[in-house]
Amino acid sequence: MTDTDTDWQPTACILCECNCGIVVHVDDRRLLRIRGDKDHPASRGYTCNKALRLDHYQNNPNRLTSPMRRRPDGSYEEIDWETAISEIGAGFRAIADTYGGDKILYYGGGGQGNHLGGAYSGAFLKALGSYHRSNALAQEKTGEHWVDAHLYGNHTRGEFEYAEVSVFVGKNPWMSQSFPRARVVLNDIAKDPARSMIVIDPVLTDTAKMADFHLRVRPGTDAWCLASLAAVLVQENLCDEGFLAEHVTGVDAVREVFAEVPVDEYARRCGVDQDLIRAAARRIAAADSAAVFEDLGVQQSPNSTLCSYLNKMLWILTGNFAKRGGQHLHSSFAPLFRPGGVGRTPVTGAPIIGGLMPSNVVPEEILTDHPDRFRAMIVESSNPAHSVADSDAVRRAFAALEFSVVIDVAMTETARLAHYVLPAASQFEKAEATFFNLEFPHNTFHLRHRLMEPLPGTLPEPEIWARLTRALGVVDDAELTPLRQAARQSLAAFTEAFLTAVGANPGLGKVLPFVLYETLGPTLPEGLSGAAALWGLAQKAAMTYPEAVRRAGHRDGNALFEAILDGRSGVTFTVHDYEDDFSLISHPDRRIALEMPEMLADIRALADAPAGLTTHEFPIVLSAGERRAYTANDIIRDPSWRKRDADGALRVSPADAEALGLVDGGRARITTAAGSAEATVEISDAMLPGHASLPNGFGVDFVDANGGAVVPGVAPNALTWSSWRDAYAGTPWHKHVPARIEKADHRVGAAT
Ligand SMILES: Nc1nc2c(c(=O)[nH]1)N[C@H]1C(S)=C(S)[C@@H](COP(=O)(O)OP(=O)(O)OC[C@H]3O[C@@H](n4cnc5c(=O)[nH]c(N)nc54)[C@H](O)[C@@H]3O)O[C@H]1N2
Ligand SMILES: Nc1nc2c(c(=O)[nH]1)N[C@H]1C(S)=C(S)[C@@H](COP(=O)(O)OP(=O)(O)OC[C@H]3O[C@@H](n4cnc5c(=O)[nH]c(N)nc54)[C@H](O)[C@@H]3O)O[C@H]1N2
Ligand code: SF4
Ligand SMILES: [Mo]
Repeated sequence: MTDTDTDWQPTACILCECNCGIVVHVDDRRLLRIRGDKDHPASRGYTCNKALRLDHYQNNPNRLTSPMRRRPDGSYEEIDWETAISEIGAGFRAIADTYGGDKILYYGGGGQGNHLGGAYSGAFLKALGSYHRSNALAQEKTGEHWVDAHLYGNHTRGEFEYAEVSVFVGKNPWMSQSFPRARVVLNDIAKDPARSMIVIDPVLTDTAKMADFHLRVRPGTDAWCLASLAAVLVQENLCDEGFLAEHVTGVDAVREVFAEVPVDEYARRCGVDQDLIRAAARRIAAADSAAVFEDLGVQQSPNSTLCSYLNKMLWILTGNFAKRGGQHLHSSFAPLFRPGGVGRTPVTGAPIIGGLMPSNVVPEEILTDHPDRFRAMIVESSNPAHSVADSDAVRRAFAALEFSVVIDVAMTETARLAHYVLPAASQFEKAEATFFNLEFPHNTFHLRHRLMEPLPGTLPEPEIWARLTRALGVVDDAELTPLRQAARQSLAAFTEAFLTAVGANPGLGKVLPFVLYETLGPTLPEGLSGAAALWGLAQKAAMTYPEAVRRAGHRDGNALFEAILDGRSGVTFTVHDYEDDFSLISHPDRRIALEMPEMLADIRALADAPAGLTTHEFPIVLSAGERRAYTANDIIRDPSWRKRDADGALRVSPADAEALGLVDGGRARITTAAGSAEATVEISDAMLPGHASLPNGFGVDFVDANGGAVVPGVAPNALTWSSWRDAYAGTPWHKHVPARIEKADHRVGAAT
């Protein structure tokens, strides 16, 4: 077969937050051949093994092709879109009228590859008076966000491509990627004797194998390890005093606390050799540049928010900010967190951070007779019945709701609990984009054009939300006429008309994405009407970072919007100078505010804090949800996408296997306080005794073309419990589940 360039269409991989650019050869709706897109400004042709398997997402026999309504007996019937939209609009309207719109909870809004649809949800929700929301970020990143907000006001990212020292804390980028061209960058670091890698992880991961310093902590003891590292910096006078004096406030209080940390004792508590800790700290201090990545190993373990605070000491105390290869604040195209969104949840009083309530408290906010409990829920592009702790509680919570709707491409575990299910067009059948735009000094945004028409019966989310908003009848169509006319003339005319219209009618501002979709949307090129909301975001980016947007080659917001529409492989939307890092600090003095009294008190309290959560009954720490070569959250349901580890093996250490009588390839029963499950055993030298690991993304069901149903592997959240969570952010301890493991007598396939 010969092919020309026009046979290859640019889009992106949707399986992790990198969203690597790919080009795809489409044949009869199949993603027949896939390769990295060299023109993508961030990934530059890179992909990992997973991108090549994306057809298993696109051509999934479990795709939904019609709106569904639940019958009283629990089965579903297909209904037409008109019926679905009018009944759903009326259903939520009734909830809002009876209990108040704030009793409607929105969960999700986008997975790893799709945030454009969720951008339109706000208009419908605001029109109903609904503002409570949660999503997967509240299962991982809210603790870090809370710390970031205090320290400098925004998210930071390490520049690993150039860092002399790269530090990975509870992060396995060889498998989980998460920053551009991860494996290329890791290989470069490993090859270069002048650069070093420090990995803090109880598991000898593929990343740890490449590390110069592997700080193999006992699970759940990172706080002691990180406190020791920072203490060495302070106690051995390794801090960058010039940087601290000029750019950081509150240093003395912090220094005082770390001066008291007994490094030898804390090293013992975390199980890492004191000399190794000291050597690692000295290596960071001696480097021209250092960058740090924290991820789920600490974000989903005890002391997670404290660990977020502590690991930031490594680059702040050493002044690794605003320079090449350091840690950076960065521009954002659309905020992932609601600015200033702090508060408490209505029933349990759990923390709301960045506008998100902890996923873990959602069941408790429903399963109560408290008058402020949630009565209805909308789930978009998320599968909380599988991905949130204690699946059984999530199921009971859904059963208690008076009204619920799921918008998804597949009939998921969560969809099967909803009153209505709406079928979305896949991410290759509509305009899509993600807001994981996290790089510095060059930050990129990629609007993906559709590769094919939506599957019959499905609709893109922007159209779904527009229909739902129309059903509420909150916008008088006549008000949109001037905007429609202006949009047909030019973007400049539209800009002017828009400012006039919103100025005259603030009500329109409340449903902005809807207004853009209805007015600008129809004038955009074929298949791109869903990109209309990006116009507003482009204006905002150009206003927030005028210089950096101009340096990236965009005169103003309209020019940026046009570049986004035209740039099939993504565009660079901001180019910053390293010095600009300081101007991206949100505090008025543009300094890092290092002192956080709660965190300092917690560091002091480490001296007497209990070591772990395991008990005589549950002696093993189970990490429930490890990223492996063939896991991708719940995005691909068809198990045949995996080339190996088809059962999602339970990894255990040789010592535990021997003590428990487990054999490689045999079966084990895992029991926790929350539940019990059976898994295939893999005995692995990578595991420490007392630590076991199960992969994420398993235990979703799949019905094959012949109607046979399979559920490969263990659903990790059958074993987790919602009250195991962080004190500050309510984030779950998925990586630290006390468990009992026993040999199961029978082999694979036998009845349990
Ligand atoms: N292949 C693949 N890649 C993915 C994903 C996927 O599903 N599959 N998902 C994406 C998503 S949503 C995310 S959030 C990221 C997550 O990316 P990572 O956070 O890198 O993924 P995990 O494997 O969940 O956890 C990271 C590490 O934490 C370690 N760990 C366990 N307990 C502890 C502990 O007590 N202390 C420390 N220091 N480490 C511990 C584990 O051994 C593991 O190596 O990956 C993204 N990339
Ligand atoms: N025990 C345990 N639990 C965990 C984790 C863990 O490590 N351990 N990790 C947590 C983390 S970090 C994350 S990020 C979450 C992820 O968990 P979720 O938030 O549930 O996200 P996904 O698994 O990505 O689910 C995405 C859903 O979107 C659907 N989808 C795909 N494309 C589209 C589309 O175009 N439109 C719509 N409407 N739907 C679409 C898919 O079918 C799928 O149902 O899981 C968390 N849960
Ligand atoms: S690194 Fe992430 S986005 Fe890139 S190809 Fe792999 S899974 Fe896809
Ligand atoms: Mo995640």
